[in-house]
Amino acid sequence: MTKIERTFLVLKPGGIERGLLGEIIGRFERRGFRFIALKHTMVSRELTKRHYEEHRGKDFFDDLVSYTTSGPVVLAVIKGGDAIAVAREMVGATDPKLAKPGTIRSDYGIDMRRNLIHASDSEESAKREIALHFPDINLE
Ligand code: FUP
Repeated sequence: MTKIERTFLVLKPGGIERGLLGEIIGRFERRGFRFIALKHTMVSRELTKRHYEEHRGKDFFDDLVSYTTSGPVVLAVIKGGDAIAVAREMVGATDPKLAKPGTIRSDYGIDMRRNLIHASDSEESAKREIALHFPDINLE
């Protein structure tokens, strides 16, 4: 059974600098998802560290935080059928060299450190991340 869900996306600085915002947003719209929140903003190092809490202490953590805060990002909440799993599938594997053709990470990237997009990996992460970045959205 399809479940109508919300998930959280971050379109990262590298993709925005390269002018890929429309391409990436368009893929989600054409797939049938609705953007119910959208914010073009800089995210502080502190908030980025909380967002990537699970990676604190790993060797790539500082680079990940520096990259994510190196320029504006677009934060989004999308809504639609099985949004969490479908968005992850559209985004593709973490390492773009291993991501399947047709996924965003494969089609537009090669460097894992300059990843283009984040999508929540579970219902729990989606709830936590939406609350972190869009505290005014009512999740009930
Ligand atoms: P994903 O859920 O696919 O975004 O992957 P992770 O949460 O594991 O990783 C978050 C980001 O950290 C990735 F987009 C890229 C970066 N990363 C690295 O730079 N090196 C690694 O070994 C793993 C992740």
